[in-house]
Amino acid sequence: MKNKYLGMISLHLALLAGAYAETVFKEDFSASSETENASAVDGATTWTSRGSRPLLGVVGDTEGLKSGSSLKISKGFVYATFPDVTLNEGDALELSFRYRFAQPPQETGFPLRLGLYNATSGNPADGLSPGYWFMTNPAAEGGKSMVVYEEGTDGSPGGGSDFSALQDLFPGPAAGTTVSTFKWTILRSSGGSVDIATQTNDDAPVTRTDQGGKVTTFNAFAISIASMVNSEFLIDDIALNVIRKDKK
Ligand SMILES: [Ca+2]
Ligand SMILES: [Ca+2]
Repeated sequence: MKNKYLGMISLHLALLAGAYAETVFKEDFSASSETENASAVDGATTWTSRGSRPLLGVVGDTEGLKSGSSLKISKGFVYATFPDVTLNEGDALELSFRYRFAQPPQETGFPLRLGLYNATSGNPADGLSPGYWFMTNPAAEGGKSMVVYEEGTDGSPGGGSDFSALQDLFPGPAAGTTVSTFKWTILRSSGGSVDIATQTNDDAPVTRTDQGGKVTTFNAFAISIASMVNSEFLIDDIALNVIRKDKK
Protein backbone atom coordinates (compact mmCIF):
# COMPACT_ATOMS: atom_id res chain seq x y z
CA MET A 1 0.00 0.00 0.00
CA LYS A 2 2.71 2.43 1.03
CA ASN A 3 4.74 1.78 -2.13
CA LYS A 4 1.72 2.36 -4.31
CA TYR A 5 1.13 5.82 -2.86
CA LEU A 6 4.79 6.74 -2.96
CA GLY A 7 4.79 5.72 -6.62
CA MET A 8 1.82 7.91 -7.36
CA ILE A 9 3.32 10.88 -5.54
CA SER A 10 6.68 10.64 -7.31
CA LEU A 11 4.89 10.39 -10.67
CA HIS A 12 3.10 13.62 -9.87
CA LEU A 13 6.22 15.42 -8.81
CA ALA A 14 8.04 14.38 -11.96
CA LEU A 15 5.18 15.41 -14.20
CA LEU A 16 4.10 18.58 -12.51
CA ALA A 17 6.96 20.12 -10.57
CA GLY A 18 5.86 23.39 -9.01
CA ALA A 19 2.21 22.72 -9.76
CA TYR A 20 -0.62 23.10 -7.29
CA ALA A 21 -3.98 21.40 -7.06
CA GLU A 22 -7.49 22.83 -6.67
CA THR A 23 -10.42 20.64 -5.70
CA VAL A 24 -13.32 20.92 -8.15
CA PHE A 25 -15.51 18.54 -6.16
CA LYS A 26 -15.23 15.60 -3.80
CA GLU A 27 -18.06 13.16 -3.28
CA ASP A 28 -18.39 10.34 -0.75
CA PHE A 29 -22.22 10.36 -0.49
CA SER A 30 -22.02 10.75 3.30
CA ALA A 31 -24.48 13.66 2.98
CA SER A 32 -27.00 11.47 1.09
CA SER A 33 -29.70 9.42 2.75
CA GLU A 34 -30.36 5.84 1.64
CA THR A 35 -32.82 5.74 -1.21
CA GLU A 36 -33.98 3.57 -4.12
CA ASN A 37 -35.17 4.58 -7.57
CA ALA A 38 -34.55 8.30 -7.40
CA SER A 39 -34.13 10.56 -10.42
CA ALA A 40 -31.57 12.69 -8.55
CA VAL A 41 -29.34 12.23 -5.52
CA ASP A 42 -27.95 15.10 -3.47
CA GLY A 43 -24.59 14.49 -1.88
CA ALA A 44 -21.76 17.00 -1.83
CA THR A 45 -22.95 17.67 -5.39
CA THR A 46 -26.09 16.65 -7.29
CA TRP A 47 -26.28 13.46 -9.39
CA THR A 48 -29.06 13.54 -11.95
CA SER A 49 -30.48 10.72 -14.03
CA ARG A 50 -31.24 11.63 -17.64
CA GLY A 51 -34.87 12.50 -18.16
CA SER A 52 -37.21 11.40 -15.42
CA ARG A 53 -36.23 7.75 -15.29
CA PRO A 54 -35.70 6.78 -11.64
CA LEU A 55 -32.49 4.81 -11.84
CA LEU A 56 -30.42 5.96 -8.90
CA GLY A 57 -30.02 4.62 -5.40
CA VAL A 58 -27.85 5.34 -2.38
CA VAL A 59 -26.75 2.14 -0.66
CA GLY A 60 -24.21 0.97 1.87
CA ASP A 61 -22.13 -1.62 0.01
CA THR A 62 -20.91 -3.61 2.99
CA GLU A 63 -19.80 -6.52 0.75
CA GLY A 64 -17.57 -4.56 -1.57
CA LEU A 65 -16.76 -0.87 -1.40
CA LYS A 66 -17.14 -0.80 2.40
CA SER A 67 -17.03 2.99 2.46
CA GLY A 68 -20.40 3.98 3.87
CA SER A 69 -22.99 5.25 1.43
CA SER A 70 -22.29 4.84 -2.27
CA LEU A 71 -24.21 5.66 -5.44
CA LYS A 72 -25.91 2.79 -7.26
CA ILE A 73 -26.75 3.20 -10.95
CA SER A 74 -29.12 0.59 -12.36
CA LYS A 75 -28.94 1.73 -15.96
CA GLY A 76 -28.79 4.73 -18.22
CA PHE A 77 -27.08 8.08 -18.01
CA VAL A 78 -26.16 10.04 -14.89
CA TYR A 79 -24.38 13.36 -14.66
CA ALA A 80 -22.98 15.90 -12.23
CA THR A 81 -22.04 19.44 -13.17
CA PHE A 82 -19.41 21.81 -11.83
CA PRO A 83 -18.28 25.37 -12.60
CA ASP A 84 -16.30 25.74 -15.84
CA VAL A 85 -12.71 24.53 -15.58
CA THR A 86 -10.51 25.76 -18.42
CA LEU A 87 -7.11 24.14 -18.77
CA ASN A 88 -4.23 26.37 -19.71
CA GLU A 89 -1.15 24.82 -21.28
CA GLY A 90 0.44 22.46 -18.78
CA ASP A 91 -2.71 22.17 -16.63
CA ALA A 92 -4.44 18.85 -16.01
CA LEU A 93 -7.83 17.67 -14.83
CA GLU A 94 -7.70 14.61 -12.57
CA LEU A 95 -10.67 12.35 -11.92
CA SER A 96 -10.56 9.40 -9.55
CA PHE A 97 -13.07 7.07 -7.92
CA ARG A 98 -13.68 3.53 -6.63
CA TYR A 99 -16.29 1.29 -8.20
CA ARG A 100 -17.61 -2.21 -8.67
CA PHE A 101 -20.57 -4.03 -10.18
CA ALA A 102 -22.81 -5.71 -7.60
CA GLN A 103 -23.92 -8.20 -10.30
CA PRO A 104 -21.53 -9.59 -12.92
CA PRO A 105 -21.66 -7.15 -15.85
CA GLN A 106 -23.08 -8.40 -19.12
CA GLU A 107 -21.12 -8.67 -22.36
CA THR A 108 -22.62 -5.92 -24.50
CA GLY A 109 -19.85 -4.15 -26.41
CA PHE A 110 -18.65 -1.09 -24.49
CA PRO A 111 -21.33 -0.77 -21.81
CA LEU A 112 -19.42 1.28 -19.22
CA ARG A 113 -18.79 4.85 -20.39
CA LEU A 114 -17.32 7.75 -18.44
CA GLY A 115 -17.19 11.27 -19.81
CA LEU A 116 -15.75 14.65 -18.97
CA TYR A 117 -17.11 17.29 -21.29
CA ASN A 118 -18.29 20.83 -21.90
CA ALA A 119 -22.07 21.12 -21.74
CA THR A 120 -22.17 24.13 -24.03
CA SER A 121 -25.95 24.02 -24.52
CA GLY A 122 -26.63 24.18 -20.79
CA ASN A 123 -28.22 20.71 -20.75
CA PRO A 124 -25.63 18.06 -19.84
CA ALA A 125 -27.93 15.26 -21.04
CA ASP A 126 -28.84 16.48 -24.53
CA GLY A 127 -25.72 15.14 -26.24
CA LEU A 128 -24.70 18.52 -27.63
CA SER A 129 -21.54 18.51 -25.56
CA PRO A 130 -18.00 18.09 -26.88
CA GLY A 131 -15.74 16.07 -24.65
CA TYR A 132 -13.78 12.93 -23.96
CA TRP A 133 -15.10 9.52 -22.96
CA PHE A 134 -13.59 6.31 -21.68
CA MET A 135 -15.52 3.29 -22.95
CA THR A 136 -14.87 -0.24 -21.75
CA ASN A 137 -16.21 -3.76 -21.60
CA PRO A 138 -16.06 -4.76 -17.93
CA ALA A 139 -17.50 -8.23 -18.57
CA ALA A 140 -14.44 -9.78 -20.18
CA GLU A 141 -10.96 -10.38 -18.82
CA GLY A 142 -8.85 -7.69 -20.52
CA GLY A 143 -11.95 -6.53 -22.39
CA LYS A 144 -11.39 -3.84 -24.97
CA SER A 145 -11.30 -0.18 -23.89
CA MET A 146 -10.91 3.07 -25.72
CA VAL A 147 -10.72 6.80 -25.20
CA VAL A 148 -12.80 8.79 -27.65
CA TYR A 149 -13.34 12.39 -28.62
CA GLU A 150 -17.03 13.19 -29.00
CA GLU A 151 -18.06 16.17 -31.10
CA GLY A 152 -21.41 16.63 -29.39
CA THR A 153 -23.58 16.99 -32.45
CA ASP A 154 -25.98 14.04 -32.53
CA GLY A 155 -28.08 14.24 -29.38
CA SER A 156 -26.69 10.99 -28.00
CA PRO A 157 -24.23 11.66 -25.15
CA GLY A 158 -21.43 9.12 -24.81
CA GLY A 159 -22.46 7.36 -27.99
CA GLY A 160 -24.11 7.83 -31.34
CA SER A 161 -22.21 8.61 -34.52
CA ASP A 162 -20.27 11.75 -33.56
CA PHE A 163 -17.28 10.21 -31.84
CA SER A 164 -13.90 8.93 -32.91
CA ALA A 165 -11.51 6.69 -31.00
CA LEU A 166 -8.10 8.06 -30.13
CA GLN A 167 -6.06 5.11 -31.39
CA ASP A 168 -5.35 2.46 -30.37
CA LEU A 169 -7.78 0.39 -28.32
CA PHE A 170 -6.27 -1.15 -25.19
CA PRO A 171 -7.16 -3.90 -22.68
CA GLY A 172 -9.45 -2.69 -19.95
CA PRO A 173 -9.82 -3.64 -16.33
CA ALA A 174 -11.27 -7.06 -15.61
CA ALA A 175 -13.88 -5.55 -13.35
CA GLY A 176 -16.32 -8.36 -12.63
CA THR A 177 -17.75 -7.65 -9.20
CA THR A 178 -14.43 -6.80 -7.57
CA VAL A 179 -13.60 -3.30 -6.36
CA SER A 180 -11.44 -1.29 -8.74
CA THR A 181 -10.02 2.20 -8.71
CA PHE A 182 -10.13 4.39 -11.78
CA LYS A 183 -8.02 7.43 -12.47
CA TRP A 184 -8.14 9.73 -15.47
CA THR A 185 -5.73 12.58 -16.13
CA ILE A 186 -6.55 15.02 -18.93
CA LEU A 187 -3.49 17.16 -19.66
CA ARG A 188 -3.40 20.14 -22.01
CA SER A 189 0.13 19.91 -23.34
CA SER A 190 2.33 22.83 -24.34
CA GLY A 191 2.28 21.42 -27.87
CA GLY A 192 -1.45 22.01 -28.25
CA SER A 193 -2.61 18.42 -27.84
CA VAL A 194 -4.77 17.00 -25.08
CA ASP A 195 -3.23 13.87 -23.54
CA ILE A 196 -5.57 11.54 -21.68
CA ALA A 197 -4.03 9.00 -19.28
CA THR A 198 -6.25 6.16 -18.05
CA GLN A 199 -5.22 4.10 -15.03
CA THR A 200 -7.10 1.29 -13.33
CA ASN A 201 -5.87 -0.14 -10.05
CA ASP A 202 -2.08 -0.45 -10.05
CA ASP A 203 -1.79 -0.99 -13.79
CA ALA A 204 0.50 1.30 -15.77
CA PRO A 205 -1.40 4.33 -17.13
CA VAL A 206 -2.31 4.20 -20.83
CA THR A 207 -2.15 7.57 -22.62
CA ARG A 208 -4.10 8.47 -25.74
CA THR A 209 -3.80 11.85 -27.48
CA ASP A 210 -6.19 14.22 -29.16
CA GLN A 211 -3.66 15.95 -31.40
CA GLY A 212 -6.01 18.83 -32.10
CA GLY A 213 -6.65 19.49 -28.40
CA LYS A 214 -10.27 20.19 -29.22
CA VAL A 215 -11.74 20.28 -25.70
CA THR A 216 -10.04 22.31 -22.96
CA THR A 217 -13.04 23.56 -20.95
CA PHE A 218 -15.06 21.14 -18.84
CA ASN A 219 -18.16 21.47 -16.66
CA ALA A 220 -19.78 18.04 -16.53
CA PHE A 221 -18.97 14.45 -15.58
CA ALA A 222 -21.22 11.62 -16.70
CA ILE A 223 -21.50 7.89 -16.25
CA SER A 224 -23.38 5.93 -18.89
CA ILE A 225 -24.34 2.29 -18.46
CA ALA A 226 -25.38 1.28 -21.95
CA SER A 227 -27.36 -1.82 -22.95
CA MET A 228 -27.16 -3.66 -19.65
CA VAL A 229 -30.13 -4.84 -17.64
CA ASN A 230 -29.79 -4.48 -13.88
CA SER A 231 -26.18 -3.47 -14.00
CA GLU A 232 -26.00 -2.35 -10.35
CA PHE A 233 -22.95 -0.18 -10.86
CA LEU A 234 -21.69 1.12 -7.51
CA ILE A 235 -19.39 4.14 -7.23
CA ASP A 236 -17.88 6.06 -4.32
CA ASP A 237 -15.04 8.36 -3.28
CA ILE A 238 -15.18 10.47 -6.43
CA ALA A 239 -12.69 13.31 -6.65
CA LEU A 240 -12.13 15.85 -9.40
CA ASN A 241 -9.10 18.11 -9.13
CA VAL A 242 -7.43 20.55 -11.45
CA ILE A 243 -3.65 20.67 -11.33
CA ARG A 244 -2.46 24.13 -12.32
CA LYS A 245 1.00 24.51 -13.74
CA ASP A 246 1.24 28.13 -12.63
CA LYS A 247 -0.60 30.23 -10.12
CA LYS A 248 -2.61 33.01 -11.70
CA1 LIG B 1 -19.13 6.70 0.84
CA1 LIG C 1 -22.90 11.57 -29.40
